[in-house]
Amino acid sequence: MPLILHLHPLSSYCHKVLMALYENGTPFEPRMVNLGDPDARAAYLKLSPFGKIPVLQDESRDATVIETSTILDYLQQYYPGPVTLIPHDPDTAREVRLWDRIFDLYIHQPMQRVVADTLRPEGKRDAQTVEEARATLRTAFDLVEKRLGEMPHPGGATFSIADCAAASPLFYAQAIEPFATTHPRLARYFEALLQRPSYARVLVEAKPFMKYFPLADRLPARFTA
Ligand SMILES: N[C@@H](CCC(=O)N[C@@H](CS)C(=O)NCC(=O)O)C(=O)O
Repeated sequence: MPLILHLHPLSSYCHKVLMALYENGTPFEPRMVNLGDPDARAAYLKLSPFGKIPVLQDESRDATVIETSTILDYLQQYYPGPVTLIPHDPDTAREVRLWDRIFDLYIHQPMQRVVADTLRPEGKRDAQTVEEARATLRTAFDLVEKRLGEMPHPGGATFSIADCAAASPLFYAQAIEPFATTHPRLARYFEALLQRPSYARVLVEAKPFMKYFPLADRLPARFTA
């Protein structure tokens, strides 16, 4: 199998790529990375200079692709399937890429910042960073809520990389800044993402590991128990 995805089943950025692969039925070999093991980490840093997961390796083209948005771009170019992840029309493509960025930078990253803070020892936590991250989440939720009043997907009319970018950070953000009652369109959109077979599969595969998510007790039990 030419495609290898280096991943961890709990990793929200890995979920973004898995969702795209499952949407298009793209065959690949998942390879679990253990960044906590010093030897495995040292080997992995040769593939991924910042030590981030996921990484896509394409043996048939001798290519190593880092950064999820670039990985999805790569999949669209070399492994297209029934779902067009990035529209061919340049203006529509730019919109989709913008919303991919919004989900990564203003929902995914602040969500990660809050989770990372919970892993710090007492005395090393940073309440101000956490409050700023939560405020960014609320601003982003407002923006997506407004956008969803104008179109069915934040990226535009149809499913795209923006939806792949949205699902997992929204999933984990439920444990940090719940939006079910404050942002009804966002909540309905998130429910629709949960219903997609691609994302449902991601969550089924992640379930045995969910107990290791530090805020697992704040997630709906059907995804964790
Ligand atoms: N901008 C990167 C972010 C990837 C990322 O943050 N991955 C997390 C897992 S969800 C990670 O590797 N964390 C380990 C670390 O930072 O040491 C991308 O889009 O690929």
